[in-house]
Amino acid sequence: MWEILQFDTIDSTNAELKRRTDAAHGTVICSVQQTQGRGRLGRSFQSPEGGLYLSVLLRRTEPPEQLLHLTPMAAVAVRRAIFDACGIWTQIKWINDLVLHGKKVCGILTELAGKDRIILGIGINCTTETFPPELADIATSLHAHCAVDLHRLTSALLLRLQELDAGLFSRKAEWMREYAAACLTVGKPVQLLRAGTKREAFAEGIDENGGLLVRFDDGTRETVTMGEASVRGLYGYI
Ligand code: BT5
Repeated sequence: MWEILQFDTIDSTNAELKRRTDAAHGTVICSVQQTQGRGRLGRSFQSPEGGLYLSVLLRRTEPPEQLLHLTPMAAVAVRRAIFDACGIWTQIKWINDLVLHGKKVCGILTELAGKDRIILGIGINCTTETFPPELADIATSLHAHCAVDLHRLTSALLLRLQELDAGLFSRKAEWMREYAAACLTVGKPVQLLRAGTKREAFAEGIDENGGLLVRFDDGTRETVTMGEASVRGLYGYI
């Protein structure tokens, strides 16, 4: 059984887990709200009361290149948990956003801390009614689409994360097939934003590790594993 530590307020559940260098595999930090919720690449994640903010520590000895599928599998775990608890299916925007009716309902941040510590942070907008103006067009809550019981969702998520942990390699193919099928980025033109550069391409598919297979206008192809691809026309903010 995983150890679960519950906070009312905290800067960031990922940051707290990073500070606890002796934490055991499966330690979970959960908070009602976060004052400095973190997104990727230095961005922030708005975390008022009304969301589910949770990080779990996975101690893994495999080299990072063998764990590329962890974040995509986490997206599948969250989408399954949302279905278990709320009865609705979300879609996935490559690589780590869950989307409902074209808006972001969940973000996932995977961080490496030292050699064998992986911190998997998940933020789900559950009953949040209003978002700051800059997020109004891109963010949504589960509550806008279904009934949400936070405790039920938390339990469902923990079960699915344990399933992910146990099946990280043995069930990879099955979970990654679900990832590819739910990924709304596939079949669309995308803008690849990398190291301050932008390049247009067409997203053709997802490889077995969650890499995005893209085709450029000149016919060349590439698998994108780092950086960020945005779906044109879906979000105004990219
Ligand atoms: C993410 O980053 O979406 C990862 C978010 C991970 C949050 C969890 S909560 C528990 C754990 N502890 C933490 O401190 N973090 C993790 P990214 O793909 O970079 O998206 C960030 C962008 O999403 C921002 O720049 C905004 O545009 C948008 N955003 C911010 N807050 C949002 C929210 N509550 N709902 C939807 N979109 C949001």
